Amino acid sequence: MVNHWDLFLAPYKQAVEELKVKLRGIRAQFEMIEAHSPIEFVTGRVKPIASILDKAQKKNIPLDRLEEEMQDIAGLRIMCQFVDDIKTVVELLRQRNDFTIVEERDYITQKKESGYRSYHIVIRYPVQTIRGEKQILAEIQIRTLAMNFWATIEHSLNYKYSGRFPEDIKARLQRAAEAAYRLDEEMSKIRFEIQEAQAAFSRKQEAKGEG
Ligand code: 0O2
Repeated sequence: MVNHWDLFLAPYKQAVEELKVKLRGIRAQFEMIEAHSPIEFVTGRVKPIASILDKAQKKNIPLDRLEEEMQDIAGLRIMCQFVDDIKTVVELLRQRNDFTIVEERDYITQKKESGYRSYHIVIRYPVQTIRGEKQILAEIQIRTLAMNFWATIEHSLNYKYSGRFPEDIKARLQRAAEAAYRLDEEMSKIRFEIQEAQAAFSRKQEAKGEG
């Protein structure tokens, strides 16, 4: 028997699958014209039921208001090599007409207290169902590989310590966030050199038939 959650989450699952294909398509198009892709890779997930319930409780969201008030039941993540690529991706998303942008949160110029950095875009996405169109909210997080590394590690530690970090871990995470920031800065400074090397490498692979 199909349960209530399966029915509720079905359009979110469909949206995540469709958006993964669409966003990966952007990378494919840059590769096709042999230009640097501002997108390194894309992941997506539907928030697990336990996390939906946890967040609803924490944020006082009644379960019959999830559709309107929980913006990240469908979540997409776009990873970029360089900080400047994030701007390019945001511009590309603003130009699209297969969804509308509801909100943007810039945790890059305004990092979170935890040290978290990312650019969040909340979209309203139309899913085509057998009962007609259903509009759902989805959150796209755009970040560099360094920001993603930090956020992934911090997220696991957060889970382990239920958000109550021992002081030494908290201090280390802060230092790690600064190191990730500096790594992004350093990479930005040698961006053109890196891109040239990457382009030469893919030309070589293609010539060998491995591209
Ligand atoms: P999960 O497991 O990733 O789904 P709030 O939850 O109050 O911070 P809000 O309004 O939901 O904020 O929106 P926000 O902050 O734009 O997006 C929340 C999501 O951003 C989180 O989802 C994380 O994915 C990510 N995020 C925000 N702050 C942090 C942080 O300090 N560390 C890490 N690692 N990720 C963060 P969830 O629901 O928390 O979790």
